[in-house]
Amino acid sequence: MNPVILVGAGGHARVLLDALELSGAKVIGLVDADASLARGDLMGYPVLGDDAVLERYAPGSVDLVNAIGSVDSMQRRKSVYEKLRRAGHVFASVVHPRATLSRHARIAAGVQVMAGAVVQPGASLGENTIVNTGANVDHDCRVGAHVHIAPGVTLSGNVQIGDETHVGAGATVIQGTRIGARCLIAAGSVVTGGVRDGASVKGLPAREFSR
Ligand code: JB3
Repeated sequence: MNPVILVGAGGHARVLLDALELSGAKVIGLVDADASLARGDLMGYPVLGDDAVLERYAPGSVDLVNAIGSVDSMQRRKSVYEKLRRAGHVFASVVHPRATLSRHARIAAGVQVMAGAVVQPGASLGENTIVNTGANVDHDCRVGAHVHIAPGVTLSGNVQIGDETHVGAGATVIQGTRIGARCLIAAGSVVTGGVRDGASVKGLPAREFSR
């Protein structure tokens, strides 16, 4: 891994910094859109300024880490990722040393697997996807790009999750279920049937609701 710059200096950046430190990565600092954070620090790492600072670093000379999380929409995390990819930058994957990631699982660029998470054999994770603290992605699950599997989620075997979907904290998805793209699965839901693209569901069993 090249020296690293984190994009975003908020809550998600904190857990990423912890994982990067434990992995022995060299962290240069962070960039954040909020100018009031510039020239300050986060956990002792300098906030260098906003995204314009990245123009000083030749693509490939540093690795970026997308530290913009989500609580429902994945739009901001996705658009920042794609903007900087188009500029030629490379996003590193971050796997916390105390995550369990099967060598028979496939992860794409920019994937983040946090402390206590488990990713089982045959599972695949698309680019820029987060498997957050203590979440479980069981065997043969297919998770798309720009997805957030929030803390404590359980995906049973053979679950499919479409791009840009947010699966809320503590939700459970039973085996073989297909969840579409750009969906919101509310925290604590139990999903026992398919969810169509763009839908929001909540409850036990999960039912559609309008946002
Ligand atoms: O629930 C958990 C465990 N974590 C949540 C995470 C997944 O999502 C966390 O509690 C928060 O709800 C959220 O974390 P995040 O995205 O770090 O939220 P926040 O603390 O609001 O920090 C976002 C930071 O990104 C802010 O400082 C913004 O100024 C910054 N930001 C927004 N857009 C940006 C941009 N920074 C850069 N460099 N570029 C942008 O375009």
